[in-house]
Amino acid sequence: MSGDLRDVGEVIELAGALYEDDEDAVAVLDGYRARLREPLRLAVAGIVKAGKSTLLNALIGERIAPTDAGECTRVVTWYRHAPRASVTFHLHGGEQVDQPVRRESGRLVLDMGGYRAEDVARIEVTWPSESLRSTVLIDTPGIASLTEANSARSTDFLLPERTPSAADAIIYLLRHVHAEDVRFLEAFRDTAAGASETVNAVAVLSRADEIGSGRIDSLLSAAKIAERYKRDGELRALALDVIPLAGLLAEAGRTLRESEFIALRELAGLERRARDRLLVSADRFTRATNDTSLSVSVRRALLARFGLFGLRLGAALIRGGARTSSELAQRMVEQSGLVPLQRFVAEQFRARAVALKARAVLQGVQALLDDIPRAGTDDVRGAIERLTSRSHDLRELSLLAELRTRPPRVSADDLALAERLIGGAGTALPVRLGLHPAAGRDEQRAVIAAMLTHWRALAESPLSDRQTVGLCRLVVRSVEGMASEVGSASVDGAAGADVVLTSGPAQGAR
Ligand SMILES: Nc1nc2c(ncn2[C@@H]2O[C@H](COP(=O)(O)OP(=O)(O)O)[C@@H](O)[C@H]2O)c(=O)[nH]1
Ligand SMILES: [Mg+2]
Repeated sequence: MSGDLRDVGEVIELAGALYEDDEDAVAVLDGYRARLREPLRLAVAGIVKAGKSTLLNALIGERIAPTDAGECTRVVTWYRHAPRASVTFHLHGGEQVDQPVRRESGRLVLDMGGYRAEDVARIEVTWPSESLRSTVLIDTPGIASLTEANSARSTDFLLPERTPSAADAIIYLLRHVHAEDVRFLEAFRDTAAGASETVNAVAVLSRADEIGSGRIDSLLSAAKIAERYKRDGELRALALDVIPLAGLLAEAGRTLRESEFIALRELAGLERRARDRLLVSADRFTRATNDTSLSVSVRRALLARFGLFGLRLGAALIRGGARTSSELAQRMVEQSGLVPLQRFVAEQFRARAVALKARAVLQGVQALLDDIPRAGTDDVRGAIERLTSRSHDLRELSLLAELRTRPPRVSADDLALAERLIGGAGTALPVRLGLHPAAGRDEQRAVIAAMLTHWRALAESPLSDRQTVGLCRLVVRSVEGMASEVGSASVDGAAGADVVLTSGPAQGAR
């Protein structure tokens, strides 16, 4: 039977046949089946107040994740798409309790309904938001250390000891790089006993507006710092990219209300000295004053929504020509850094969703086989091994991690080139080839031919060590894949031999 194994779904069925009398194992395998069908599971992690819930709202485009401290921010919360809004508590021990959906001025109010965070294993929220169709978003309690109670709730979830992480990928928010952040990211990379070796994390330099104490050029400073972390810090081996983000601005932009636009327009219309006086500090902005007709309570609410930076920027954008709330909203989002982050998620995580899920599920099945040995487990193990070694997507993922952590001895240029060709900067063909998206087929074919020549020669060079040869072979295989995509003549027929992991999420995940 093992000869017929074609994909991950079949591995699950094989394991299912072994364990049909074991209720727990059946439940675990059902979970894996569901995981393969679902869109990408993307978790947002980081220390308390890093801006996780705010970013989640910005990604969803609605204010549904509670921000700041409340009890429910201490529970891992899943947000999924469904035509109707619902809130369900999953208690430890398996019981599920539906909670009423309460909305207050456009936001979801999550309250614990008498439960303590300790009682609730996770909260599931469904919401009719378009953004959730392609991604399941997961908000996690802040990580302070890998042992403390709230942290433990996050780390049990993101870094379980024996099984793969329940998240397919994470966005890790940090304001500075602390030892705790590095430890967490290392642990995430090494989940499932170091078997993963996959870089499926992106770091976000969050609250970027606060970096230059709210000055208008704060985001530029943040971008420079992010670039530095990306180039030479410890983060390089742990995250695929470091992206600066002003999350509060992104959230405000994506959820801007007409009344807020009108208030900002009033600020923008003030005589310059009055405006400068008001916006000099948070304290001055919320003091009693004759400089504006906006009441103190309105100004407090504005400050909480936009931050001082957002208020200054909002006024500047209106003065610079944003005439309607939607124009202002759009410009705020553009300035916030949200778009590059969304693009990253789409190109690096969603485009690899099938491979990321396959990897996690195969590791999970493997852990099950190790935990509950039965006659016949060797067949399943063999099937997993074959699938892993034949799946080019999975090999690209591990190679990407290897290039970051244990780079082979090739020139820095070749290293960067290899990384791009195997999809390290995005999986779209022009990105891999380093070409403009509008480049024509001929141009693509020319680069493909040059790459094949270069990497085949390097593979055959007597100076290349084994690791380098392995790298070259995989890169050549990736380029051959591109060649067959654009219909180049120079493929040696090796393409086609690989398994394509298509049994995964049918809709949404791509
Ligand atoms: N200035 C500023 N404040 C932010 C930003 N993101 C979040 N905050 C504020 O920081 C506090 C904590 O944010 P929250 O999203 O709850 O952080 P979490 O604990 O990581 O989920 C809230 O008061 C947010 O309004 C940001 O980009 N800039
Ligand atoms: Mg939070």
